[in-house]
Amino acid sequence: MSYVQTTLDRLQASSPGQNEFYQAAREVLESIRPLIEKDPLYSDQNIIERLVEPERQLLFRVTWQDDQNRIQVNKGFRIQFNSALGPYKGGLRFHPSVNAGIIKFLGFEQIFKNALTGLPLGGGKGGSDFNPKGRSDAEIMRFCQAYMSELYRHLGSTTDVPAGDIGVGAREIGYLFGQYKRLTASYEGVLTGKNINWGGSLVRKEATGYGAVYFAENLLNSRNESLDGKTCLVSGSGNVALYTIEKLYQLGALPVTCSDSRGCIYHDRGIDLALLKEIKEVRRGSLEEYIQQHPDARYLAVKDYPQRGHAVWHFPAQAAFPSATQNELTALDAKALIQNGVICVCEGANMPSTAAAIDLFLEAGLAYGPGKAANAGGVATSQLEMAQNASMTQWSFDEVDQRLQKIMRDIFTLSHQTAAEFGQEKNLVLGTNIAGFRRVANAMIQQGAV
Ligand code: NDP
Ligand code: 2IT
Repeated sequence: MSYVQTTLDRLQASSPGQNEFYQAAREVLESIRPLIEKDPLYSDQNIIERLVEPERQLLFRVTWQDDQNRIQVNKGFRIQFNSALGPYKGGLRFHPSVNAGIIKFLGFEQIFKNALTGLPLGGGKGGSDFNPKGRSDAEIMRFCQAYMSELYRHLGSTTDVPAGDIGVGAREIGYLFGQYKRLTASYEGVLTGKNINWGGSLVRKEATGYGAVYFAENLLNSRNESLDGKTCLVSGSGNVALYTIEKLYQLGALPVTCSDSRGCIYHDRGIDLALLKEIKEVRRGSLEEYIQQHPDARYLAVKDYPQRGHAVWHFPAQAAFPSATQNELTALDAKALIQNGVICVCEGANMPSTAAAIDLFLEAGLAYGPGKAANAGGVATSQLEMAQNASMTQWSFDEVDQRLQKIMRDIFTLSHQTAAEFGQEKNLVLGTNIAGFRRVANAMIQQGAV
């Protein structure tokens, strides 16, 4: 039996029911096989067994009071997965689907993503099964305060630095930061994604979406193509989707879709970004509101999606940017994308494509940018925020944006060169996983058995 299967069997026995984590682990373990076979150092040092085991996992009760004065209870998570390259770094997700396996898959992905940036960042992730939908601002604040009342003792600007993810944006980061400061009497860069008036970095809000588009442009340029004039499919309508759409317009592309958990919009004239921001960032509403102002757009509810598929991937286009959530792009969707003429898929979300969908992309020779590389602009800009906080400076929008562009270019080049080194130039799954793994594994070996 191969070491991949042996490792997965062992994980399934010791951590049952964590399917997303096995999926993420299988992809990395299979990708790095050529390196493991070539260089015995990694097996000799038992690096794989060490890497799949988190350094620390925190699971705690979050007790808070709702607007009716009822006591509510949620689960709180923080996984401190790997600190070989720097303080634990990764977002917090507040969504009812959050469980230990979801946090573990996200934390595992984060290790390699952060390594790819070339910046001093370890891997971590956290969150809660708290559902922010329908909750008042006061409830959100009390929940964030209760969550931080436990987590604060495990954080620090050189220990563990959370940020946003699904359900956690600038508002939540503000409440979390306020409570951290109250409990510790310390004003430090312990969270990123802060408001720019009190320690945040310009471009952090835009960084994941902008970064995914910069990555796609680099990838397409390497194939003598560009985004200019391309029709693009985008899923999601949160932070990553909005700023993907914004940058696509800036580079001359035409984004024609977006989605949320209830349905999707297809607007062949191009998504009205100002309206979408108003609905999602200001009103926190549903996409159904979009067609009230644009009757020429189409709205499809989730109940009308194809079985085992997502309608957003079934419209004609040349590029696709999954920017909502894990496993939102299935084999059925991948077939539709390829048939409809898509030549580029770049992942703003974490693990949005199923393993079968990825196989189809690679077989078809698509320009495929895996999430670990394509969405690393968010965490990379978080590190730029940490650097500004540590030096008590603030850089201009242009300065941060230039750095982000260079980081995305460097991630593409490293992934591309690593894939070529192993004789599979077009396979960025292999390139990103080997490049990320090598950087973390080498640091672990140099730091000894800790
Ligand atoms: P937001 O909460 O801002 O937006 C999430 C979007 O995805 C919303 O439109 C939401 O719809 C939709 N969505 C969430 N869960 C589901 C689901 N189960 N089914 C269908 N739609 C869903 O989150 P972000 O934009 O920050 O995150 C999007 C993705 O990008 C995630 O995979 C995240 O891990 C990843 N990511 C985020 C980074 C960041 O900096 N924020 C950095 C790197 C990756 P609705 O509002 O109806 O729930
Ligand atoms: O998945 C991710 O990279 C994020 N949610 C952002 C992490 C961060 O620390 O900025």
